[in-house]
Amino acid sequence: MKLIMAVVQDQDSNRLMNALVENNFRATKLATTGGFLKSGNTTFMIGTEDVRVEKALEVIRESCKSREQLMAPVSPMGGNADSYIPYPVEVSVGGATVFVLPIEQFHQF
Ligand code: 2BA
Ligand code: 2BA
Repeated sequence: MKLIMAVVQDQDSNRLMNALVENNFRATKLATTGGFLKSGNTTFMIGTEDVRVEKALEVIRESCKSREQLMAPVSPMGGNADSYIPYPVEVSVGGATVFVLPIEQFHQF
């Protein structure tokens, strides 16, 4: 069994959850925060059999789009001068960042 952890944009999370359920995957959705943009994103935990990993990746690929997002200017107040950015910067955020991990044990009590 594998655990797929997929970090996706909030805008894609409903579409992805529906597509996973339609394709008979079980998933848990977590509200997370990206370290760089410091704004919300969504992380899916999907536990599935090894043979279904490719299908899960296909569902994720088809449900999530990459987009440009504006990074808000960072205020100098309270921060250090190194991270001070005085103007908005456009950042390309990927459709999904996906990790596939081995599951040592799976229990449901
Ligand atoms: P939910 O996805 O909201 O599922 C709640 C309950 O609905 C499940 O309980 C199961 O009894 C039933 N269920 C879910 N998907 C189903 C399906 N495709 N067909 C028939 N019945 C289905 P649990 O199995 O005890 O799971 C409780 C919660 O644990 C799930 O909430 C989900 O958040 C998480 N979970 C379970 N298996 C998971 C997995 N393989 N990967 C990630 N999260 C899992
Ligand atoms: P954030 O950390 O908010 O990053 C959003 C986007 O900003 C990234 O998109 C990337 O294009 C850019 N970015 C991030 N760090 C950067 C840096 N040090 N310099 C320049 N640009 C940078 P994605 O790479 O598609 O990542 C989207 C989200 O996926 C990330 O949100 C983070 O929450 C997660 N993520 C990406 N790589 C990860 C990793 N290796 N480990 C854990 N989470 C990761």
